[in-house]
Amino acid sequence: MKFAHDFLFGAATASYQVEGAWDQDGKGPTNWDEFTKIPGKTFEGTNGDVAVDHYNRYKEDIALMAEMGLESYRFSISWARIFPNGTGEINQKGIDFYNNLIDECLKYGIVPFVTLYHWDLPLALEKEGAWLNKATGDAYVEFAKLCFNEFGDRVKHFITFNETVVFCALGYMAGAHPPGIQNDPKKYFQATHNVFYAHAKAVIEYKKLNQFGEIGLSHVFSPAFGVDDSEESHFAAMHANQFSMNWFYDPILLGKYPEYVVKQLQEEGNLPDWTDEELQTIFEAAPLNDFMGLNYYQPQRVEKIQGDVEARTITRENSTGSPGNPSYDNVYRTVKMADKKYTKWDWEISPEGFVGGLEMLKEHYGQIKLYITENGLGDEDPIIEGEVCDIPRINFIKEHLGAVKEAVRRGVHIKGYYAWSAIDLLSWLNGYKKQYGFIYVDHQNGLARKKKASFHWFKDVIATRGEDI
Ligand code: BGP
Repeated sequence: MKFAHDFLFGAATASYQVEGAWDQDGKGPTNWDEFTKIPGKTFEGTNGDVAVDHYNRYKEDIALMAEMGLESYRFSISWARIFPNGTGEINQKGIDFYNNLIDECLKYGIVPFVTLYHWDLPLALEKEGAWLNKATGDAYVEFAKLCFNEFGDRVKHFITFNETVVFCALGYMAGAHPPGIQNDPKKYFQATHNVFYAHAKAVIEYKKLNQFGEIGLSHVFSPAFGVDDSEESHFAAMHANQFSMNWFYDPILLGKYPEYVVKQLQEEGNLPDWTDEELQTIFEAAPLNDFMGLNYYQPQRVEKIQGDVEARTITRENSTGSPGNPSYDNVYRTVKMADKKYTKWDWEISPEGFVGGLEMLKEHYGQIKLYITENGLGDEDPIIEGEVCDIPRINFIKEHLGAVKEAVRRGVHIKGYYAWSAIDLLSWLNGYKKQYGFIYVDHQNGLARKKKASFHWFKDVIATRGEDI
């Protein structure tokens, strides 16, 4: 079986992780520009001031993507390049940059797939309360409208937000992302609601413009499975899926929050402050949402916590995606299992979990349109005789594309696959040590680009439409 001709083979990046040029051409500062300078927050104090200088080298990078035969490039827009203060004054040079980037993609027939928010919030808005302040949502909608008007003639795929769970959980529970707040579930759930409301308003605005493109949102896809077949483990998996999947997917796809979670939040006093108008807007936007983007790296293996547990503070060290943490309500914990395979960063490698999760999704939400907007292997790539031999990455992507193929065969409606990432870039908390790209960046040699083994392999996959996968 080959992948259909309208299935997009792509790769992704995000502005803060690749662009650099943090204060070039009128860009305003962001939450991440500030946060990464706080001692101890990131691996060896790395930050995105220069990143891989994609801002100045995008032509070279897009040419390499074109050489790879990439059909689509998913990138994000840095809000602070366009609105240096988050709202108000507009920086034309920021708009020009994204117009040039989009045109450069189109020159080679590469479909631009644009994320509006991939975590870099203008600092002025961060200072005013970030996602806890409903005015941030209003400013976001203005920013989104400007992007639709400026770029929507050529961009036909918009993602409103990337991974609400990550920037909210790490921002308000783990304290590992800005604004660095720990263990505050009330704030965490409030922030997620404010994001869903902003998403809903942006979707409604987009549809008013009749641009005949599509709009959706990308979520983490980390389906939970019990560690064994016991009743407790089934319960733990159900509970985990309610809180990490349904809470995030239901408002976007069904236009309402899952009752199971709402009931618990009510009892705990963690229910977000929301108005009828907000709930109604979320309800009205759901049928206008065109697709869901899934970022799949690993499933969750969960077990029910028995008896009293010692509350564990979540920190940067234990919040980087590896199993071992209890849920915020101490109902279940994620577990590392002896019979599973893991990456160097302890993320489980499970193409089977991917297929199983996709089936679960289909059962719950029906035939929704999906894009895999991120999937990839974070590794330290070996260099042998000057060549970047990222064979584990080839194996990882091969297995996961195989999972996508299997899911399509079983009737899951998947329209594209974006590897994370197009090029080596800054891992938020792991610096440049954790690599994901098809293109290597030599930090010892003026950020020179080099094609990895996976570059040639993926080129062949695209040319043959994955026939051999
Ligand atoms: C996702 C983010 C990406 C990217 C990826 C890998 O959650 O959307 O921006 O960072 O994870 O994560 P990490 O760099 O922590 O390995």
